[in-house]
Amino acid sequence: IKVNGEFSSSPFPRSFLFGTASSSYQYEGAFLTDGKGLNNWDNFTHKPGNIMDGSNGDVAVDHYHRYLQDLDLMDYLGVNSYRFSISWARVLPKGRFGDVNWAGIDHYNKLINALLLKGIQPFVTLTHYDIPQELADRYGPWLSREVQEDFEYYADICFKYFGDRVKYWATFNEPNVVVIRGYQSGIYPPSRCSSLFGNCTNGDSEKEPFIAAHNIILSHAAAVKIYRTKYQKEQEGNIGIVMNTLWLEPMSNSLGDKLAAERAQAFYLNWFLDPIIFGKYPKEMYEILGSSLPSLSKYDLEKLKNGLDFIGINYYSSFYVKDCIFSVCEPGPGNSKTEGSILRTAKRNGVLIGEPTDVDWLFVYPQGMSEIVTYIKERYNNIPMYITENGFGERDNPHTSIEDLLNDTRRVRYMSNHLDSLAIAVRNGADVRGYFAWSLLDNFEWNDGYTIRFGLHHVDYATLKRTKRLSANWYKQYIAKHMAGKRSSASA
Ligand code: GBH
Repeated sequence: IKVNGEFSSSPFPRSFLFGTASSSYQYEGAFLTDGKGLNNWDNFTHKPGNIMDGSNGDVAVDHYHRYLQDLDLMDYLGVNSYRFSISWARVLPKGRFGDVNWAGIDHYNKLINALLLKGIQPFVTLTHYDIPQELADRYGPWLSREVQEDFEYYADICFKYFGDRVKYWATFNEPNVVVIRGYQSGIYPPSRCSSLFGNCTNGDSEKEPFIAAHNIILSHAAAVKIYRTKYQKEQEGNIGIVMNTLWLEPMSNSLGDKLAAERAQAFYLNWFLDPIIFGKYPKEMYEILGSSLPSLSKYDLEKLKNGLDFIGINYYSSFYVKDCIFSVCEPGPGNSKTEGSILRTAKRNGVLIGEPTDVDWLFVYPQGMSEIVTYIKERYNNIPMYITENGFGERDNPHTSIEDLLNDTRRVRYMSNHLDSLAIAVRNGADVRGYFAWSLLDNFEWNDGYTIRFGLHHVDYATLKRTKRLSANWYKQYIAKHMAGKRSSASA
């Protein structure tokens, strides 16, 4: 392919975004600085027993204060985009039941302006698992329909103050994970589940995930509606949603296992995307859940007509799926009647789907990248897609020498193989417009605290010093080779 008079073998289009991804709770720290309110993750991590190493995001990697230094790291990589999230409680400490925190608005303005000066496009998520505690207390926090108005109010403020410069908006990060982990297994806030699924008895794992999902879907729709009607014409940006994806490979060629894999995908991914894109839940969900699936009113459907402009795909790992209608499978998470009698497992005939890693759910299966992209392309009519996260985690080992910590050859191999796989899907016509590595830095890895590291840069948590890993240099070279269009800086 000839680009700018030079020969390029890159399969990615000229305007392709290469970046790194982050989120406010995992990065910012500054949990009470400049008027930020408490959110559900502050509250959750401050309760003993919830986080493996007893840690929290009070300081995290102090990105709130060190963002300029972190932008220099991005500059060195040569990325043309940065995916980050806004902390809802930093902008609205009490949601719509209190004032705007202007210091919070100021902070994101400075971050956005600094990015644009370097020619790095902000790709902004409105909520990456976090919600002001005030709203969590009032609504549980996604169990009440009223939360839609809160999200709409918050989104409106973000579009109003940042939308002149932000051209990529994602409403939610991984709402499927929010509801599965928050209301089915109970390992994320608000820690609700029934005993068959998790370690608690305070919730209803068979009903609440679907109620919470319903309210999130409608909250997304409310934000998109505001964007379409008040801002998009003038601001000319795009709005979408980011989903956690798993490639779900049928355990065998039997029709039963193929249908089981389809059911599992319906209950994981299509659960959210179908209502947003087609205005109805997947047929498998109606068949299995019947009337316990919340229904969409005429008013809801009207809102949902606003759809989305792109799908954000977080892809890390894959599983096999086996049909359990005719065979016996133990009940439990990833294997339940409510999910349509499926067994989701990493093993087939005793062999893992991919190399295991230090992260219990992460098996290296690069082929799953092109599989999931192609699946989404076909189901949703090749709507624009972004790989909003992909990355490799390693367990912190204090006995490893710093040289070995930085020599992350497994991460390099992981990224390289996943990008190759993505290229195959793109060559076959998938409209993928960007790739974001998770993550620029080691950071707060939710239930695993600081014990799992996903960074292209190592962070020494005693000093918060950032050090380049091999993968940072590898990604820099990869970008230089594959980025067809040069970064355009605001000053150029
Ligand atoms: C993403 O979450 C997050 O967006 C990001 O914040 C995080 O740091 C990153 O990945 C690395 O973990 O057995 O049903 O739970 C990923 C969270 C947890 C979602 C494992 C998929 C596996 C399927 N993932 N989960 S399940």
